[in-house]
Amino acid sequence: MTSPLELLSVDHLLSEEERDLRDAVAHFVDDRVRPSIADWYEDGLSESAVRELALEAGKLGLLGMHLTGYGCAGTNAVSYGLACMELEAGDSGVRSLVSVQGSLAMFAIWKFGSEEQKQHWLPGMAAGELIGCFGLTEPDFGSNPAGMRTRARRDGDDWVLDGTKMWITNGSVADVAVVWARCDDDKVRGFLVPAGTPGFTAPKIGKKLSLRASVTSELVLEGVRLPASAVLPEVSSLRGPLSCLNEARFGIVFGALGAARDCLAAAISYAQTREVFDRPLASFQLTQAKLADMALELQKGYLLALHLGRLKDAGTLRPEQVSLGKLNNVREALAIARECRTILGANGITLEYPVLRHANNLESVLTYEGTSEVHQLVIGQALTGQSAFS
Ligand code: TGC
Ligand code: FAD
Repeated sequence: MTSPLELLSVDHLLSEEERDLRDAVAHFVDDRVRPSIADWYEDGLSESAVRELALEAGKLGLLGMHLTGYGCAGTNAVSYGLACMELEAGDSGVRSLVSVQGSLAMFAIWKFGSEEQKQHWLPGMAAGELIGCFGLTEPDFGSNPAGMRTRARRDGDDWVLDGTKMWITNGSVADVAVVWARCDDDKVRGFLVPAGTPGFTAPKIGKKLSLRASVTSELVLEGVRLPASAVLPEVSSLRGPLSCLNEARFGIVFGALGAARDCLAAAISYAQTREVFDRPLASFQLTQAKLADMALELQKGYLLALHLGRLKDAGTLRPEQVSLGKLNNVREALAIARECRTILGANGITLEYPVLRHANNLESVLTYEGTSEVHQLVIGQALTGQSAFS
C-alpha cells in the first residue's frame, strides 16, 4: 500500500534537510499533540497548555522559524511550510499558535519594528517564553480591515488607543498584542501593547464549535496610553498588516494539507477494517473512487504548495499566488475532511477519530486569513485589473 502523500513521490522534490525537519515536527506532533488533542478539543485548550506548547515549539525552533536573527531559526520557506503541514496534521489550532506567533506577531515586529523593539521582544518570542497576538479584525470589519474603527490619537509624545478587536488568536494569553489602528492623519499604524497596560483587556471568546484547541479573544482598548516607542516605525498603511498576512497565508497553504492528509489516513485505515455487507469497506468500488479522488487532490495541493514555497524562497512570490494556494488548498482540504467523514459513518462524528475535528477546524481556516471569497476577488483582480473592493 502507498501512503496518500507518496503516490506521486513528491518527497523526492525535498532536500534531505527539509525532510529531516519535517520528520522532527511530525515526531513532536505524535508525542505532544496526538495523545491530548481530543481532550484539548473537548474541554477547550487552557491558557497554561498554550504556554507549554509555545515553550516546546520554541525549543524546536518553530517560532518565527523562517525569520533571521534575534534567536530565530532562519530556515527556508519550504521548511516553514512543511512544519505547518505537520502541525496541522495534529490540529489546526496548534498550527495557528505557530502561525500567529511567527508569521503575524513576530513578523510584524521583525519587518516593521525598530531595532530596540526587535531586541526587546523577538528573542523571548522565538523561545516561546513570550506570546504575541495580532489584532486586525474588528467586530464590524473582517474582510475589509480598511474600515477599522480603532483609533490612535497623539497626546504629547504619547499615543492613546480606543477600539475593539475581535476573533484574536491567543489574545488572552499574549504578553504583547500587535494592534493596528487608524491615526489622526488617517494612516494605519501598528502598536505594541503589552499585556497589563491600563485600559487594555482581552476577554476570551467561548462557545466555539471550531478551533477549540486554540484560544480566541476580543481585545478591548479603552484610553490605552502608550509611549512613542510603542509604534512600529517602518510602516504607515494597510500594507503593514497585509504583508504579515501573506506570511501566515503561505503557512496555511501547506498546513491545510496536513489536516486533509490526517483525515485521509484515518479513512483508509478505517475502511480496511470496517466490514459492510460481509466485506471490507475498502474493497468497494465507490469507496476506492472516493479515496482515489481525495488522494489526487491532496497530491495536486502538495505540488502547488511546494511550487509556491520555491517561489517564496526565490523571492518572487506574489500575493495573488498566495491567494491561489490558500483558496485551493483550504477548499480541497475541507472537502476531503467531509468526504472522509462519510467513510467513517457514525464513528466519524466522534472525537475518537480526527475527521470531524479537522473538518470543523477547517471551517475557521476557510474564513480566517482572508475568506475564500476574498481570495477569489484578489485572483479576479489579478486577472482583470479591476478591483471588486472599491
Ligand atoms: P488595497 O487598497 O488593495 O491595499 C492597501 C495597501 O496594502 C497593500 N497591499 C498589500 N501589501 C502586501 N500584501 C498584500 N497581500 C497586499 N494587499 C494589498 C497595497 O499595495 C496598499 O499599499 P499602499 O502602500 O499603497 O497603501 O486594500 P483594500 O482595502 O482594497 O483591501 C484588499 C483586501 C480585501 C484584499 C484586503 O483587505 C484583505 O486581504 N482582506 C482580508 C482580511 C484578512 O485576511 N484578515 C485576516 C486577519 S488575521 C487572521 O485572520 C489570523 S487567523 C489566525 C491564524 O492564522 O492561525
Ligand atoms: P465578513 O468580512 O463579515 O464576511 C462575511 C461573508 O461575506 C464571508 O463569506 C465573506 O467572504 C463575504 N464577503 C466579504 N466581503 C465580500 C465581497 N466584497 N464580496 C463578496 N463576499 C464578501 N483576525 C485577526 O485579526 N487576528 C487573529 O488572530 C484572528 N484569529 C482568528 C481565529 C479564528 C478562530 C477565527 C474564526 C477568525 C480569526 N480572525 C482573526 C478573524 C478573521 O480574519 C475574520 O473572521 C475574517 O477575516 C473574515 O471576517 P468576518 O468574520 O468579519 O467576515
